Amino acid sequence: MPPPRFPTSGIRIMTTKLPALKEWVDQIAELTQPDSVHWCNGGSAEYHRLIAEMIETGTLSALNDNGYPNCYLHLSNPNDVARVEHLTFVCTPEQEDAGPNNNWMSPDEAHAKMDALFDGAMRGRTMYVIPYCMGPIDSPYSRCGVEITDSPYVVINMEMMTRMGGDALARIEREGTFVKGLHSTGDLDPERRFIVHFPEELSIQSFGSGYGGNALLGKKCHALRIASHQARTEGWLAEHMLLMGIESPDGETHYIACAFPSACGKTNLAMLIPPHSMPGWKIWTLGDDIAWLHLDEDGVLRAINPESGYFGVVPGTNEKTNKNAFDMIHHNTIFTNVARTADNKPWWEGKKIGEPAYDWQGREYDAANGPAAHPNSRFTAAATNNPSYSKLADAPEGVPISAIVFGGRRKELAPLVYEAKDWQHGVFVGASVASETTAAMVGEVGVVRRDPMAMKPFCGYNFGDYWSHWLSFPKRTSKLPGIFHVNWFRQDEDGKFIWPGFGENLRVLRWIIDRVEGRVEARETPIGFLPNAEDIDTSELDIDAATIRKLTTINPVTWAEEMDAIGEYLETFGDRTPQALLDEQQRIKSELDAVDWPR
Ligand code: OXD
Ligand code: MN
Repeated sequence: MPPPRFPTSGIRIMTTKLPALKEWVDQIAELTQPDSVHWCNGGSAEYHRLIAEMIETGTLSALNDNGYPNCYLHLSNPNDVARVEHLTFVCTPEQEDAGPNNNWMSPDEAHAKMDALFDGAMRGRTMYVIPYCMGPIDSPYSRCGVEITDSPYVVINMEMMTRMGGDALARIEREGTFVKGLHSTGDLDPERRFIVHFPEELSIQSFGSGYGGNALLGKKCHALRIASHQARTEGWLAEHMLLMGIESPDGETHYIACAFPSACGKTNLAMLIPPHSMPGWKIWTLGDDIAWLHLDEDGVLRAINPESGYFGVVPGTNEKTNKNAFDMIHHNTIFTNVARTADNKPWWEGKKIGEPAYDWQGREYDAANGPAAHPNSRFTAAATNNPSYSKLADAPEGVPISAIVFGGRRKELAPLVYEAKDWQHGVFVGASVASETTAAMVGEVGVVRRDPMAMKPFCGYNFGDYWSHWLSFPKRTSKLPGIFHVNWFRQDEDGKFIWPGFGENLRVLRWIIDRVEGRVEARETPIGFLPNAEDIDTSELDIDAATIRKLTTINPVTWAEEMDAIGEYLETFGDRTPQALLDEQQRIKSELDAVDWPR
């Protein structure tokens, strides 16, 4: 059975009528010297042929058809299991334009380095040319690209994650412009691994890694780093946000866009199953990772999801935490770096069914070797696999946004939810997001770092300019959505989470919607509007009044310290930091220092 697919015209493409594309492909073939060149048409025959070839070469293995039809497992090189932020560069002519938030290399140096790496790199391999469209194929908000890669694993993932093939190529030929992405797995030597971006040239080059965020170039490299640069020049926003619709029992649907750092539960929230105590509520998923936001002619902020699939974190997914995701990954799914049971089913920590026989490195499972599945093991599934998939994910005009929600993983400090006072304050809230690091990137896990708008690894230009761009929106419309901040991850002294999270988070989203609709009061504090404890519905929850109070109040002393830390952080962007954010910081700090604010 072929995987569910987006319609394509089904034409078999051998080449292109667009001279700029043909010349570029020829030039790359000349440089990389592949044995053959394959133009991908995105058809299901192509998908299945590549799967069969990869099974043959051992790059993939088929999982148990009984329970996991059309599911496959890929095990990466153990040195290549996460994004490599320290090897990711933004190459603008002036270093200042990349900003302190990016590693920088001059375009000339980067081109010389990458040309040397790509020289002859595809000898003995097939070079795949993947035309793709980020966003609904007929949306004015979508943008196209072409990825050249020598990895068939990348091709089958791009097939799920983007609208790729004939229709994308037709659009590229019509528009004449496209983002150029060049990728080779090289020899997977971490010393020869670089992911470089040339925003002015609308191009990306990635060498030496096969891992999702480093290799599926439509995702982080195009839809965030390059697109954020395009968005700034064209007046829109490319953000690391999930996109979901929340339908109340009376049929009213609100769409929200939420920015949380990697592996902080965006996929789970986007696919949430309403709790038992909220009958009649429905969730519609539009996207789990990236949103592109535009003002329409009426000044309404609308969003599309540029992707068409999910590349989600597997560990922790079970029937209780996320039944939609759990069901979704029981068919037509590519697993990367999970463990396997003796009967060849995928297994991961937190699955709650079965036990591992082989770990993510293919070794016989031994607890002494650590987790059976890699903590950053992933599933790739088409969005249409999702039981809560919203048909509006394909709507060319996108959906109107009622609220933007920022969040992070903070065991202390940040309350369950609060609302910014206005857009400017909301941009400050987004700019000061901090979160504990996760396994999604190489490096130490659990360290608090500033991750403005959850874009630290993904903003393709200087954060100072990015904040100014965000701050410019009220000049263009008076219809901007409310801005909120949430924290599902507060812990008690014993390290136990004090908020149940997962489906129960809908209780908090309901408060957010009630605020947007002006249906509920809140307490004004220097950091924003906090809920009255009784306005967070806790029916059927095992949570006491003291805990809810703790989740809905702030400690002015630790918040004053936080404001100092935010002030220091903002100053690291020098004169690119917008004065409006410094003003917000000062206002909040002095209000916190004043004795008589309401607690
Ligand atoms: C992702 C990430 O894979 O943010 O989405 O790392
Ligand atoms: Mn992400």
